[in-house]
Order: sequence, then structure tokens, then C-alpha cells
Amino acid sequence: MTELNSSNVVVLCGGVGAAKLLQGLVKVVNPEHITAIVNTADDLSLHGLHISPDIDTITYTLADEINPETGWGLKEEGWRAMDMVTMYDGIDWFRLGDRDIGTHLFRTQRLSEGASLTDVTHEIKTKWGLKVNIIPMSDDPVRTIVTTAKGEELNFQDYFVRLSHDVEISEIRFEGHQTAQPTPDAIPLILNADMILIAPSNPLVSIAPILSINGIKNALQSRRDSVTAISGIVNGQALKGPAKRLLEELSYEASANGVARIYRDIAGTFVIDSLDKSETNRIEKLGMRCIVADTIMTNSDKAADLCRQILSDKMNLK
Ligand code: FO1
Repeated sequence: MTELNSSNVVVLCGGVGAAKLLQGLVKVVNPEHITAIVNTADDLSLHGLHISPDIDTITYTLADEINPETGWGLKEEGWRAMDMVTMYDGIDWFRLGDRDIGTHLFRTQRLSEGASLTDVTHEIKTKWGLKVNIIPMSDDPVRTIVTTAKGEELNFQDYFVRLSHDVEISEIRFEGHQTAQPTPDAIPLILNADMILIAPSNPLVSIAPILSINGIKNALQSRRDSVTAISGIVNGQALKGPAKRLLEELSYEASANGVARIYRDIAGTFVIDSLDKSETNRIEKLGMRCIVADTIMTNSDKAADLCRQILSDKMNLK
């Protein structure tokens, strides 16, 4: 176990699914050796505040302060500021709790002083006492824009929260990705990691934005044998959110195999749930090793078991 504990592990992360995986990973690997590269294409500017939902979900979860009912925002939250916004008929469909607003105030102020998102993310996670290295995919603005079947373009949170992702989508693009640079440590960390994990986050709106940043996909391709992706689709269903519907609307197969096809160029190993065991052959035919595991992380011990199984498998290959 010492060998596992001292491995350097990089995890490509969206929000809730990735946060759960990290809660398990910190029980298996020294947190100082873990880096979370986090999607920031869901970020938004609202009420003049810079909000980074996936970074905050990961930070609050690892700090054991996440709201357990929603999976986002803080526990023991108050809503008095939002109540005021509602009273003024302001924008209140994206709910910001009183404590959470403090994070956005601090982040926005530091960015206005010239700090990078990487700097502020480090400052915030350090104040929460976290040892895991949490870095945004880029310090440059990249924003997910979805086009509806009716041709309307929507910012990601308009689609996801305001419209409850209950609208048909025909296209997803990541505005700004052509010129965005990866956060400075991202590529060296990927190139030097013992293992790289792709969390069971939404492949189309959480992981794809990270892969769209210059150099990241190439770096992963060069490390394909050390990259393991975990399916966020189990038994044809998404564990959370609109992944199933999005895959279908954009003509992918909504199955573990469908997700494996998306990652086949960058991941040498793919983890599927025991419920999808029958897909093993199809995945191996894609040129990927296939691990069958219990991937439903109902608590951090289950997440740790999953991480232990994935990492031991990789160590045994060496
Ligand atoms: N998700 C919601 O469904 N409704 C909300 O009002 C909402 C507010 C919110 C505030 C801060 C934050 O960090 C996340 C928040 N989320 C909310 C979650 C967020 O929209 C999504 O989970 C992610 O962007 C997708 O990973």
C-alpha cells in the first residue's frame, strides 16, 4: 500500500461525480500527491461575481462542507441575500447561499487585483485546509455554449439550471478554447503523473471542455497507457444530470461502451460497473483494457474501494 500511497495521481474533473471520486482517492493516496484539473467552462459571471461551480463543488466536498442534499453549495447555508435579490425581482434562478457568496466575493476581488484563477483557487483551498492540489483547466475564459434544436444559443447555466436541462440540444461548443492556454502546471503534471484518472463526470460538458484546451489532449495521448477513464453511465443511465439525454441527442450511444468510444484515443483502460459486465468484450475490441467494478459511490468508503481497485490494477501492470 505504501507504493500506492506515494503515487502521483492527476484527475480530470467535473463537479459532483469527480468530487465523490476524490473523497475516496484521498483515503488511498497521499492527498499532497493528488492533482484535480477542474472544468471551468461552467463558470459564470452573475451579480458581478465570478462563480466557478465545479471548483467550488470539489473544494467544499473535500472540506466536508458540501450541502449533502444538492451536491453543490455549502451545508448549513442561509439564503437571506438571495431573498433580497428576489424582493428586487433580480436574477434568482441560480441560487447563491449567504456563505457561498463569501467565496465568490473573495474570488472576484482577487481576480480584479490581477490574481489568476489558479492563484485564487489555491488560496481558497488552502484556507479550507486541503492538501489536494486543485487547479482550473485554464486561467483564460472558456465557456460552454449549447445550441438548442430550435437554434437558440444558451450559456451552460441557462441550459442546466434555468431550463433544468429539459430542452433538446443539437450542438455544444466551448467558446474561447482556441486561444485558451492550460493552467501552467497542467501539462507537466499530466506528463509526469504515475496515473491519470478521468472522473465519471459528464463526458460531453465536463470532461470535453478540459480536452479542448491546447495541448491537453496530446499530453494525454502520449500517456494513454497510464490513463484510466471511469464510466459515468451505468446500465444505460447517468448517475446524475443530463448525460444520457445529451449523448442520445448528439448521436452517441448512451451506454458505457458509448462513453468508452469517446475516450478510446486518450485512455488505455476503461472502468465499467458490474451491471455493465456484458459490455466488456465490446470495450476490449476498442483497444482498451476493461476493469469491472462497483462504480456507484454511495459513500467515501465505496469510492475508496473503487480507487484502490483501479490503482492496484495499474500498479500490477508495471
Ligand atoms: N445547480 C442548480 O441546479 N441550481 C442552482 O441554483 C445552483 C446554484 C449553484 C450555485 C453555486 C454553485 O457552485 C453551483 C450551483 N449549482 C446549482 C450547481 C451547478 O450549476 C452545476 O452542478 C454545475 O455547473 C455542473 O457541474
